[in-house]
Amino acid sequence: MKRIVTLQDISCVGCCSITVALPIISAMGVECGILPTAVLSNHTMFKGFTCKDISDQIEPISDMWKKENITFDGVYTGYLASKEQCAQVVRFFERFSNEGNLTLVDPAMADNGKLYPAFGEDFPKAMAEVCARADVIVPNITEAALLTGMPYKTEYDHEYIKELLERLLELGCGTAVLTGVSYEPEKLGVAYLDRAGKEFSYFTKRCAQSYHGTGDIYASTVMGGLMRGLDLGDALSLAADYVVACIETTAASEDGRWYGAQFEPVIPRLCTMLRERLDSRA
Ligand code: PXL
Repeated sequence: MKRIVTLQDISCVGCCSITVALPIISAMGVECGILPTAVLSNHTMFKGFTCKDISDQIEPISDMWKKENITFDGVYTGYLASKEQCAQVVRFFERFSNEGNLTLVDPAMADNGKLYPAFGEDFPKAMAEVCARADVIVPNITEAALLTGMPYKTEYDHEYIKELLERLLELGCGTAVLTGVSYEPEKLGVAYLDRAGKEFSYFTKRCAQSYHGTGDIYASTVMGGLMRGLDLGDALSLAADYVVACIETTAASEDGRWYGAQFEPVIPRLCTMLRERLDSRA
């Protein structure tokens, strides 16, 4: 069984970051170690939140893992609490990533044209340094624009997406994946470009609703899929299909959980979809 570690916050309530990564990656048959970077009462899209930065634990925990000869098949980062923490994550990559493992960075910092409330304008530059060291990055279009300095557009063509992907590769990552790409009103999807020039895209139907935390569900599923041996295209399409199923389930539910998608009831379906992709590959 593969073992990964994910570095992101614990939002105690909110269905995002570690509370999403741990159940999804575990359900996909991959051991999920965690390195919590901050503890929040809830995510930052609530009216208020508490946040205790625990950056001071990253170094001692890493030191102990080195002493215990603990290694990881994958390192996956999500929401990071500060610029300083981005620098610490770069250092973590230097110590724990190597030729034989995979680093996935979700630069979770912005959506719908805006940085999340906890970040200053200088945060994207620090996140770009984290992206530079990743094998795969999975920004949305807002994050990609902030990382590259390109304008954020809501109406665009293939050329804009290609240029964003090329500029993301210039940061230094191995493969750039863009999420939330749409060329027709009814469809939404992802596109990637790698250093060998390989291009890929996958579209699902566009759901009328959107929920917080679906980016975290997406990235966690991609990481799980890659660790189970799916190729990147299959991992991306699996994650897209799962997110659509989570959104549909949430929309159909009457319990009024507004702050995050209901990914839990759809976990059995995720396992079935993973199995189907693994079998069709064999
Ligand atoms: O879903 C990304 C995320 C993760 N963690 C925290 C957040 C957010 C998005 O707002 O606030 C604390």
